[in-house]
Amino acid sequence: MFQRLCVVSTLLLAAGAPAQRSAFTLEEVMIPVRDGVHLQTVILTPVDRKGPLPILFRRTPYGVPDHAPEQMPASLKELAQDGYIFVIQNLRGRFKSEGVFKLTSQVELTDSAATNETTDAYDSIDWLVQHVPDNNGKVGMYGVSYDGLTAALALLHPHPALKAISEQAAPVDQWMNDDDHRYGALRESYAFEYAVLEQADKFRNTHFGFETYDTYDWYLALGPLANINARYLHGSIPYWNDIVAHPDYDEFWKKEAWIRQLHASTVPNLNVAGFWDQEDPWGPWQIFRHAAEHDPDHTNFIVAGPWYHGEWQAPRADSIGLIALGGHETAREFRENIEAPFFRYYLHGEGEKPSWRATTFQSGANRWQSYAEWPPRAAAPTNLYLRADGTLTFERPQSRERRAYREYVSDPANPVPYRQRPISPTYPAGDWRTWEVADQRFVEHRPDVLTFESAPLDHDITITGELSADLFASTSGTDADFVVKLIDVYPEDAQPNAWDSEAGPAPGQYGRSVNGYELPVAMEVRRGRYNTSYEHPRPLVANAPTEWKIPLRDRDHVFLKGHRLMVQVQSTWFPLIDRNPQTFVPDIFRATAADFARATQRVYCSPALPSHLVLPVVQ
Ligand code: PG9
Repeated sequence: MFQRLCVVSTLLLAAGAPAQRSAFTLEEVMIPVRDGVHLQTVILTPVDRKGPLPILFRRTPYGVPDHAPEQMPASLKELAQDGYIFVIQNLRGRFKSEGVFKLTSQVELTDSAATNETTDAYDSIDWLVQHVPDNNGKVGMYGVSYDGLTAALALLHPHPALKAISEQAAPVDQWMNDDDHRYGALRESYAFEYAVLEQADKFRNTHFGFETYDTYDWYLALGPLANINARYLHGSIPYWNDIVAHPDYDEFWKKEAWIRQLHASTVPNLNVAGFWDQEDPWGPWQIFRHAAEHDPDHTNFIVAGPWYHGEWQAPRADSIGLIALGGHETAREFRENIEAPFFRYYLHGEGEKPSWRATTFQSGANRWQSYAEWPPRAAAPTNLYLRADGTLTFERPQSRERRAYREYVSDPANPVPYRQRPISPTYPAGDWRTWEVADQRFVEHRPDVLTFESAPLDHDITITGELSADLFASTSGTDADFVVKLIDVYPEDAQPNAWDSEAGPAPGQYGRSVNGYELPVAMEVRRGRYNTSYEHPRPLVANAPTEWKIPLRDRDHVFLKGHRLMVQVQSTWFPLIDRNPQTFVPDIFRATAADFARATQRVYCSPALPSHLVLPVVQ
């Protein structure tokens, strides 16, 4: 049995305007799944449908609409033109959906009695194709982030009616390189605030109540991570307890890493990634690569663009921060030219299958590029060396250079902020969404940030593919973090200064220019305790140079002639990443204030220890 509630929305657009009917009717149902749990589900059917339509299905922990949209959301406009029945479902344990919400993606497929997001999607699709009037028997799934994750999890055991999915910014392994950790370094502010958001109250998305305006101050005053439960949560948030109980890459996280079970393209999938995604930049590339292991029909695609988390659903996306994208409205262009045709082909049987494997919006050059393979063969790994005099060159350091390293003191009591203070809470999204494109001049002159800069480029340099950093570094402590940022430095005269004109600068215009802008192109952290093993952390040997391999993910960017390359290196990135005590402790979640110590960090630039980045330079 299921409950049905049908609402035909008739809505006024504005006072005095003629009454306007929504383009959809809304029906709410409770869909039963295999263990008897019912899932709250909303069905939006186009009022003007002329015949059977495919279903586009989205599964979310964030709540379903309670009325049909008054106006077509920008994110659906292009899809809706082709005609779909949109179905949105709350995950088990969220809002009116029964059961328990887990906030982990552990999928046990060998146990036929187990339920998880894969089986809930399967059972729901089974119900939908049988019960939704006038559906054409074809279902697509799509969604961003958590909603993308639930779409992607359907790949592990897809219902036969599931004909296409578009996972967008789906995480795949929360310990490795998604929302909550980066190679084991805890994303402190995000992991804590997100766990509270989703697990403090079943019926709401909860925002933690910070006592200070600047959360940098709050996290610093908090001290060791153990104080989160001791002072605030008192063990009430299950996912936070899981994070605390599993500091290393153990069986818990390996099971959570659902991607380890994916080795084939099971359903046509359009993966979508943002190059400046502040939450899940990595997962889509992993899904793309795992599905490519067996893809005989070529149904596995990836699109990546100049976007923060989910920005491809925005009306336009015509800039990254202050930097314009050459007149392109990248979000609209993606939806119109890629997303809608993808679903049109697989669900309506119209149009053509994409002829490419990867399509990107290449920043710098500001153009769409399509690739028959990723990374393209024309991209050759090229070393960019950090030099002891603070420069960056493509030539390896020579033996005659006298100083072999640069050093700084990293102090956990005064960590480098990851973005300009004051730092607002993560949600509701303030500056959080755009911090990855922030001008890095705000930290350039801190004594605990090393800056390396090239001469102005005499030709364009295009990097397409996976980047990494290979640092040779030491610490006077026994554990340490190193953060590496690759930055595109705009020329001082990239655009005319307003005060060069007779009229002078307009009020408030200062700081709105890209002149000298330091645009991060890639950034990542690595935690020394995990340099040799993710499962078994080990202390570093004080003052001994060690190799730090820091993956910097996939990119497609052109450093234009006249720009400079810059690399920054630092050891704190707060409160994005929790502070490393810099003294090895078996478990950082149990560290006490006394464990945190200053340390001298050295980055080596000698012929024998040549710290460098590896860039996929297109020849
Ligand atoms: N980044 C969010 C998230 C996804 C999956 C797990 C945890 C967090 C989100 O935006 O939904």
